[in-house]
Amino acid sequence: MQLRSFRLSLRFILPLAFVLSAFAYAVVPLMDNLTLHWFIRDLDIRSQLLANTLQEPLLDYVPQKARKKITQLFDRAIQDERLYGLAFCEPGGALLYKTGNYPESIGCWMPQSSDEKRASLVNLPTGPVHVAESLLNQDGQYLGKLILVHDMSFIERRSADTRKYVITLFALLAIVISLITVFIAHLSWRGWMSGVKGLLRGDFLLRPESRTPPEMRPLLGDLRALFNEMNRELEARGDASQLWTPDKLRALLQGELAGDQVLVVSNREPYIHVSTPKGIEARRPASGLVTAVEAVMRACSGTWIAHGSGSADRQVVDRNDCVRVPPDNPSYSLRRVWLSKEEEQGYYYGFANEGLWPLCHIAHVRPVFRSSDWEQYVSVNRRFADAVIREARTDDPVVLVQDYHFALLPRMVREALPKATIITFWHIPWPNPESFGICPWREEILEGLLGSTILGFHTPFHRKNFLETVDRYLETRIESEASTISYGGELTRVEHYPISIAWPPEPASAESIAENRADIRRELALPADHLLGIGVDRLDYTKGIIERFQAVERMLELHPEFIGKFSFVQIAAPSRSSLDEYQNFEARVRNLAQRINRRFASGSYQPIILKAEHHEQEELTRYYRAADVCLVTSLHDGMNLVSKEFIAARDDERGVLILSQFTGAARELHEALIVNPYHIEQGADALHRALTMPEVEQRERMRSMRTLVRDFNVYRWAGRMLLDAAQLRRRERVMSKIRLHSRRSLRRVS
Ligand code: ADQ
Repeated sequence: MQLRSFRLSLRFILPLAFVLSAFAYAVVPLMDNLTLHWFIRDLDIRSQLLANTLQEPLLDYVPQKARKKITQLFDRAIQDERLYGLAFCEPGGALLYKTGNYPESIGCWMPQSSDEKRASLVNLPTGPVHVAESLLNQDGQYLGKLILVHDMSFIERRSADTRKYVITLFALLAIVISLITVFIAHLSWRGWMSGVKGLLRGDFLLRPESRTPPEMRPLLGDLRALFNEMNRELEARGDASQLWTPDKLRALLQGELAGDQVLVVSNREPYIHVSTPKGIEARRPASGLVTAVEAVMRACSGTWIAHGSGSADRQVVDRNDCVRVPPDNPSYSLRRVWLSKEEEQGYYYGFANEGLWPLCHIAHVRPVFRSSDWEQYVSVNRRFADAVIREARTDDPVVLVQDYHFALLPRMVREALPKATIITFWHIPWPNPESFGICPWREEILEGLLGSTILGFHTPFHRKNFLETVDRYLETRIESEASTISYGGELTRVEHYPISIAWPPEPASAESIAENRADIRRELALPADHLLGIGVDRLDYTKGIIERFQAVERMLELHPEFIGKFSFVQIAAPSRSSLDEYQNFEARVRNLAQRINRRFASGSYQPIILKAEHHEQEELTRYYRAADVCLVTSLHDGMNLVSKEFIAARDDERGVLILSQFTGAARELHEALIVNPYHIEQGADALHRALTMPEVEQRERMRSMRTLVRDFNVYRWAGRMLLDAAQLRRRERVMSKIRLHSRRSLRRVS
């Protein structure tokens, strides 16, 4: 560190030394001139004085022509080491008397005019001398003149001495300034370093800003943000280096949230019991939310509260409306909440799916908001909140609230169970403040969500949109760096937790890829080498199914060699079918598939095979494994789990994923062929590229994506949220102890 501060100081000292030497270089000649000028004046005065002193005896001796006395007088005077020589000239200009070393070349030196000053410098071969003359007059009679020659070599010596002093002075000055600079730089470097170190240690996160050194304050915000970001990255890397498994998640729950009860609330239930001719069957609904959260609940047990929507749901529950699931290996409780037709219509179809769903997705379908729907939404949120409160065995359960159906529930639960840890996850995108502003009950929705301890989104972008929306419509205190919102004395942490799927993938495939490929082609009556594309979605206008079909059509137009050789299988689970928008959408999908099929069909060949029905997960896995390419072309999607399911199913490391840039998944799966689904040619090109991609490239891309899905699996998603919750709970417990302690101390004092 000292070496670094020394180096830093050098950067200052070197220019300083340069400036000082340049200064000395300019100043020394000036000083020389000045001192010369002073010395000449000095010699002028000296000559005058000496002349005056000699004048009196000379006035006696000159008329007497007393040569001896004059010579003695001159010899005495010349004892002065600076006086070089003396001479006396008669008025006619002849040299009458002179000392021994008086220079012959000067002779009776005459100034050029009477006005000219009677002193000057004369250059002799031995060096310059100062020559001055003084006229000798007696009673108005001119007797001659005295010439005084002064040696000037001493001036040279003195100038050299002065120069030496000046340069030494500047050198000393430079050394002193440098030392002071090094010292100050060293001190401020240490101060700065200890400031930064303190910040990185987190001192400044605890300390009020007023106690932060002033030089650190402008950087405080940026460094804090950087610190948080680095912290999260390190945590993420630490997480990724260890595989998250159901066991690890269980251990985390027991260790970090010891004894705390886990309650999940969602609209969609993880198992729907339906009456069939074969008896009651339990089905897993087509839902990304269910896919993810079910894997977590298998690991954690607890209770899942959801809307009982199956035709046989009532028949299988106990008197508390509970049933143990999964049916083949019961590990948690499913508590069903019954809704009337009106409630379901207003809360689910109306407010949630005609209002909030199009509001949050940019798919150019206008949201519809009705007061009657809103009233049902409020009352159903209340009913589910009551169910949570009744299910809670302690006053501080961990409640996992799922999705846009329950924006009001977090605050309702918070009011009844202030110590509960409420983790709300918003599975769909969050729009920008302007778009969200369309909602007539925007403040109520935001206030409801801010009842959560933690509020999660898939991507940093949705999280940022939420913070900006709150900032726009509510009076809150937002700490953007810490990502917390303080509202009504409560703190909500807003974070992004990208959702994923279970790893190892469930269900594991019993068949080999080769068997899957052959079986599926046989079932579809296609030749063994037929190329196959796959799409798996709920029949929803946000999924880009129309655009996908158009891309298939365009690819066949541009590359007719694939006609008869390639088919695209679309598996589409009917969804929200009682809504007009969805019925119209389904009709458009069917019509388009028919039109394209008519255009390219020959014999039994169909380019688009539409299977508009629900499929079991095992069945979907078989299709994923049999396909050459999977198309995910959502117009807007919070994450999209189909893309991750396809990757997980491909243990042969083959197959190509085409992925819309408007999915949350595109932020993670960079090795997919990323497309803009609105650009039909781009989709067609990507499809052609996928069908002609060399196996080695497929393998490289797939291997990298599989590593990512394995490391960032759904257990990690839940684990990260639960860890953050555990941390907040610990902090809350310490804070409440401190509050209790300080209240007691205050009481004792008073
Ligand atoms: P969804 O909009 O439902 O999820 P997605 O993430 O793709 O979208 O999940 C769909 C799930 O349903 C998948 O598990 C898929 O296998 C299954 N599925 C689809 N079609 C099916 C069919 N025909 N038969 C059976 N199952 C089918 C919402 C958000 C997403 C987010 C998830 C999870 O819209 O952006 O990724 O929640 O947070």
